[in-house]
Amino acid sequence: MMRVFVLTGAGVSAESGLGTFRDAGGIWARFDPMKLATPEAFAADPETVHEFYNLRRRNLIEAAPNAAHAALARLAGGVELFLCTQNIDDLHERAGSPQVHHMHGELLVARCGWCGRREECRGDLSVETICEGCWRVGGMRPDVVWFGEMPYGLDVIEARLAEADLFVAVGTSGAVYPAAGYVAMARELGIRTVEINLAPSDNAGAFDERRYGPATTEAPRFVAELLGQGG
Ligand code: BV8
Repeated sequence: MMRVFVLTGAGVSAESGLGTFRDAGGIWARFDPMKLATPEAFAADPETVHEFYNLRRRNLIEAAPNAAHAALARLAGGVELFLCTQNIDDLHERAGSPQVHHMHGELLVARCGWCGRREECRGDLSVETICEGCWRVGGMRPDVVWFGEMPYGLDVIEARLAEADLFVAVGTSGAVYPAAGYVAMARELGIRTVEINLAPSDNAGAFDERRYGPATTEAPRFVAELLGQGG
């Protein structure tokens, strides 16, 4: 069975109404990532960081998966798929993807900075939130990987990449590392690489094949071809 490694980014959730980061009007156009998505920012101003993630969590709960998420869920049924996402939303899972590796964490999970306990989180967090593990207050944070923090499961990611026959990036600008470095790693390993995006990413030149258009159009078309169901 073909072994496929798919890396997704904010572009795969854009048509579900979840803002991307770097596009015009994107999240980082309205909020400064260095003031909101770093451990230093959380230490300096936890209220504002909580407000930012509480807003994104409420938006996520209102959102629904789209045809791109659905196509990638179908793909899992026809190939040996490793789905690695930079997204902190749960739209891949809600579309039926059996395995999703969240390398930058999950918005619907909270983690205690004191004891490390993780728990599902669908409501707002604040500096008054008490950890139900260590019963201390003010340590609960969204279980997301901030800039300067180590992404999750890098060893698993690199092991699955090393055994892949095909590397596909969907809806990512290739601006954030280590994720942005995986296409180069795949090329070095002689793995075929495909980019599916609205526009050329920062490392478009590193891809063997490039397909540009909305993820809800291009991902289903690509998956149908891969599953031999014609374009
Ligand atoms: C780390 C969670 C130490 C929080 C995020 C090497 C060189 C330079 C810098 C670095 C480097 N190595 C590390 C760094 C520093 C830093 C980094 O990369 N900085 C950048 C800004 C230069 N990286 C880190 O800090 C990482 N940690 O390095 O730890 C380490 C690690 C390994 C080994 C040793 C030490 C941690 C980075 C994770 C930060 N957390 N998210 C949150 O979400 O709030 S990153 C966040 O931004 C996302 O998770 C995602 O990763 C990134 C956004 O990128 P995309 O998802 O691609 O989104 P973007 O908006 O940029 O692009 C969307 C694309 O979709 C566009 O191309 C657009 O055309 C397309 N599109 C839009 N609409 C559609 C579409 N495509 C199809 N259809 C559509 N409809």
